[in-house]
Amino acid sequence: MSNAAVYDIEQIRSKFPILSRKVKGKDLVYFDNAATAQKPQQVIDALTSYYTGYNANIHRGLHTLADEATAAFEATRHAMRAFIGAAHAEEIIFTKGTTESINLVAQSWGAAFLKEGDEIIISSLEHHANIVPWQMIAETKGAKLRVIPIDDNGVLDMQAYKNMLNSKTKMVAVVHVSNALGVINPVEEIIHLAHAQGAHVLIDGAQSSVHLDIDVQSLDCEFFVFSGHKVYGPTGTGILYGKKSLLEAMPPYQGGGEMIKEVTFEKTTYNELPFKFEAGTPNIADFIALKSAIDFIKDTGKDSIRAHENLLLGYATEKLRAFKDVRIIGDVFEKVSVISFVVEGVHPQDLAILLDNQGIAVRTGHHCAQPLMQRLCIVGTTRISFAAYNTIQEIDVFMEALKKSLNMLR
Ligand code: 7TS
Repeated sequence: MSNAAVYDIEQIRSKFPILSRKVKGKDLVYFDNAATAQKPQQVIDALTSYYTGYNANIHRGLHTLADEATAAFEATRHAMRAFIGAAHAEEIIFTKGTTESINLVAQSWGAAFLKEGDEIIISSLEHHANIVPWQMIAETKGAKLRVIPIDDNGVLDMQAYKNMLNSKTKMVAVVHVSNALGVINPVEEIIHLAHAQGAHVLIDGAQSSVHLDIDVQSLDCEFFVFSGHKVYGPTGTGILYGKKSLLEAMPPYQGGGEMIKEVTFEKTTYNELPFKFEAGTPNIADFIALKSAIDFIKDTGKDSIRAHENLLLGYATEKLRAFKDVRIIGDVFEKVSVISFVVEGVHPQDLAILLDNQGIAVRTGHHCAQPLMQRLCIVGTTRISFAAYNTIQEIDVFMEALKKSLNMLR
């Protein structure tokens, strides 16, 4: 709360070296934060100091460098535990990203607990990463995938969800915040209803973990997954939170070094959590640096960042509404700082190219949510998404560039 009073945007921006670069001769305006966030200097420094100071493989060496690397790597696990309010550090499994976390659960949990005729529920808002792994395991096991419908604004039809739940429902896997639209789903209610039917719940927090306070114990979901690169950390880092008892009951996802207790040619026994799910040498440097990203969020204050982003969201939404032919998709109250829009008669890709010529990075297309685009009867959208370091001035630059681009395209 101490950070809430002053939000020193210039000081925050100065921590991100990339923000001072030019693109096509113009100051960079980076509005593609939902794809990946930029990295503060402290994250870049943590990578460098690992490689220059204590590069070593972890958990197995009996030497100083190995001890230092292991301590720094495990410090990130503890920071992550606190970041999402998990009860135990061993409930934090390190993966490559959200995608690998979901595949791990679908394959491992699915192998152990799914049987023919069981049902898995997802929603119409899902990223492909929370569709395809479930389709794959459903096919293997003879289970059925069911999809919660939405209205034209991307709001879940909760009555349809209630009607869908039954004693065959074994897993409900839904996105917390839609990457394509920014809409926040009522996950507390979704989890509560699933549990009343005895189903497990996986929350895809790829877009929520950077914007919203996450407390997996009060959410009470079985699994919560997200990517380090969207919370100002390095790529190639992902988190799988799982309830301890469930993770213990699940078989390993991959075999190899690190995940074993003892190996003979006849039989292998597996290591304890979290190592059972972390076969092979992990992405040591990037996980060490991920802690610096969490420190950045903590020091800036998640509440302060959210308040700043909401200001940007409100300002940009209002400005966009003033454009006659622009239609915001997912223009609802419960959303994060992501705005997706379509412009009558303009292809999103043409618009993105013209914006890039003016130094502005936006995302266009289906945002890895093709079924959602089909449901909304659109080919794709133009998406702008804001982070801690974006400014009102950047939005003004964007609006001018948008006006100019649309004049050229029509
Ligand atoms: N789930 C959601 C909701 C996402 O937004 C993304 C990435 C993923 C899963 C997959 O995460 P990954 O880190 O494993 O790739 N979303 C986006 C996006 O919106 N634009 O680029 C990546």
